[in-house]
Amino acid sequence: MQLVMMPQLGETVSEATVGAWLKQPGEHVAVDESLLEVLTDKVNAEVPSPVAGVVVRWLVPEGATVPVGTPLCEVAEEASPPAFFRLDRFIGTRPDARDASVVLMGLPMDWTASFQPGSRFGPTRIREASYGLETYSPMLDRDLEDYAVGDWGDLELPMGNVPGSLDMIRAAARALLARGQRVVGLGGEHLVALPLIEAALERWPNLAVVHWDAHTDLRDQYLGQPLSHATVLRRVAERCQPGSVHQFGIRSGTRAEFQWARAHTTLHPRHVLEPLAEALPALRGRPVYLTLDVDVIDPAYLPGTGTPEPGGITPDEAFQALHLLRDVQLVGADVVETMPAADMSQRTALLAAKLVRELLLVMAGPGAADR
Ligand SMILES: [Mn+2]
Repeated sequence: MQLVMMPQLGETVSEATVGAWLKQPGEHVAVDESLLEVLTDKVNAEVPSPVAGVVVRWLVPEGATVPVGTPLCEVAEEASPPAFFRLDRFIGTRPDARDASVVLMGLPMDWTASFQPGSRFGPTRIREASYGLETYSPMLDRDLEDYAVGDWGDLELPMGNVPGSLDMIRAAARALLARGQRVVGLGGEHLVALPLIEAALERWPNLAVVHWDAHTDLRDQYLGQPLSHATVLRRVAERCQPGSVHQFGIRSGTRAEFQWARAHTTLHPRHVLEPLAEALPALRGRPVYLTLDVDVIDPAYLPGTGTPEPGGITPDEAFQALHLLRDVQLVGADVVETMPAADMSQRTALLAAKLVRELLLVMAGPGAADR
């Protein structure tokens, strides 16, 4: 889209200049919201193009400084980072994550997918699908644009290198946590949750982990490998204080996994909303991390995932359960296992994007970090 639209920008606004609309040539002017309003109105009035005003908003970032008299087309070229209608950022988030209270981080890893690979493309597709939604949630009466939520883009992970990828994810999460920011990881396969939770545990040793999934993910090894998306919750439970892992919606696993769960985790089969409501009193007063495997939702609603398992929850149950988490101190989260290649209808990416929006609004909303 950028390549097609950019020449139109030069054509349509090159005759108009910022200087003509402002005061003296040679002055510098800070681009703030009011100037953007002026520029947008001017361009819309002078250029009979439905996109011109939009172009100004996307290309001249608020806070930039430009010399008065600079042709607007040059302003656009010098704007940094160059941007137009960008689908590579979740709707309603900010590209500059420095001041954000919650930061979205794409983790495009699918190196250990046991059935269908391709979840590395999940973050990109979820971001694209988010533009089919609004920034406002009528369910929560909250709007993403009212909060400082950043999107860092995708981490550039070393393909096929599991320990190297986990090290990078852990380091990135540490860096954000050290600045007092909370992380939402966007998978990618479920194993990306392990380094995110490890980083959170360094800060909050009494972290409780809330796990939504069709699968137990409690194998000790998978094909001889201790690090796999099939073992991730086993590794998590081993690192947390005893009794800290609460599993919801589970409907698949080996007998050995269910036996291990009876001794080491709190496992709630099939459903999420009711058992989570019952578990809330135990979760209040301690930091909580949510790891959300989207395959907890039924494949009828969400077919685009690596290991679909029939008999899952509805989207409505998932939304209601997410909203319950307003009442706990949610310090980190991930949404994993979206796999676009099996998502011909795009319903998976849309649903995942809506889950992410509700999650971000729950985390960024008033008081969420303090409970
Ligand atoms: Mn799963």
